[in-house]
Amino acid sequence: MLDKVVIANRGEIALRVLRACHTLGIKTVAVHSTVDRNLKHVGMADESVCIGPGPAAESYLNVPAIIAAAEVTDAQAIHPGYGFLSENADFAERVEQSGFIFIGPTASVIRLMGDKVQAIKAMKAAGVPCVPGSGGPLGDDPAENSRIAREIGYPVIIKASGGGGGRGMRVVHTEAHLSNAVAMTKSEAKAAFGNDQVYMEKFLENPRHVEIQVLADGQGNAIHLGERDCSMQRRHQKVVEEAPAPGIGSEQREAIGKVCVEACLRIGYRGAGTFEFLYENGKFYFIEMNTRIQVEHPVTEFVTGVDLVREQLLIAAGEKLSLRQSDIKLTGHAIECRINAEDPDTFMPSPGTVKRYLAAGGPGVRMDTHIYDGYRIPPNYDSMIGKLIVHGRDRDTAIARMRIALGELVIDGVKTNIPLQQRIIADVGFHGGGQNIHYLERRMAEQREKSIGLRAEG
Ligand code: MV4
Repeated sequence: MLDKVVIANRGEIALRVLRACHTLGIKTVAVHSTVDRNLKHVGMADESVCIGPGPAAESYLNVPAIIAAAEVTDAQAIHPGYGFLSENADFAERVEQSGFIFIGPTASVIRLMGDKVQAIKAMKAAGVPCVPGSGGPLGDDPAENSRIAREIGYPVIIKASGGGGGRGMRVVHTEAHLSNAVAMTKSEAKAAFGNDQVYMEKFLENPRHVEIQVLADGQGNAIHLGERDCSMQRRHQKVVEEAPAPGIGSEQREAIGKVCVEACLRIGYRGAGTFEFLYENGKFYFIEMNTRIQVEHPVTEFVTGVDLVREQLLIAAGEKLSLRQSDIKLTGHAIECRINAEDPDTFMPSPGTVKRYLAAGGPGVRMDTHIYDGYRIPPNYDSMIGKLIVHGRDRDTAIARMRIALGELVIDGVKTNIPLQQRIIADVGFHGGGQNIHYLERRMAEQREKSIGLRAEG
């Protein structure tokens, strides 16, 4: 087993990783910026190392400082959490070259999935259903691109190969706009990702975002842990996630899960991973693979009973998966509400001191957060300060528990999105389940018009 792990992250996920390490008897090293000395997990870690000033570029993205922290503390492995360096293939490579274990897939698999054109090619070859598309990078010949678009059928979407998560995309509705859209997406991609490669897909107008969680040991064993529905989002930021996805039957789950497992084995995947799909008219279309532990992993933990971060650590230690597919049984329904320190109306970040924190509790209620009374939220990082996750025997029970839990939760001193989450959980459309990726923004626009009194009658 691993003896000591460096946690190369902050906030709730750093605390989550620390707890998993301590459960396995693994010692922890917290690395933190100067503004993060007050983080909850820093005080709980066996050791801590300050790796730089507040700006992430000089601390949580400071590769030499993080590797030096592993060296001076004599750790064996580095857990990157999510965000920051978690999907940086060069980081994974330098970690391994320095003699440490990167807790995640190999650098070459991270690199493959970071290049969306290559990722889609690999997935298609492995039998994963993909969105109808160019099947490769677009060239500079407008006539050839027009031909591809006509064959796919408008509307189409141009995406940057180096993008992902909603960055570097453009929807094209007619041939007249195609060549300009390709040129614009290319030049933006070049500036943003240093890679001007773009590709084309059929634009799906009203899909849901449904993703499959996998675990693989890199030794020929892989399993899936069902799906999550992450369609409730605003500007590519997920707001509410749930498992299982409403309306997906066990047959379809097993079928798409099996395809993902086969793909993992084919590409030599190791660790926890997520296959992102668009789901429309009852069919799955692969768009991207995430090679990290994700923010929303707790909903999968609730319905499967599997500690995903513990599994990541065991896999990194070289153990074979002890779980088989037949061990994975889904029980009940789980919902996660992301809690952000932000203005519930303007969505502006709201850093400051938490004057009072009262946790929600009760059966099937979990709060993953690093905040505490008096904690000062720095302005330097993401505004997510915690996640409230509930589990119940069915979706209605989970919704009821979430409603009560959101009502119990008190975070004074900073503005939070708790009021927004309460409106979502009370929303009749949400109660119906299975809304698409546009639902939340459309619903919020409706509300806004109503409150300003601009809504025309009749
Ligand atoms: C799409 C799409 C429709 N058709 N691709 C946005 C994030 C990135 N991961 C992929 N995204 C999309 N790709 C095709 N072919 C619509 C989106 C999309 C979206 C996807 C998932 C969750 C929220 C979204 C919000 C807007 C657009």
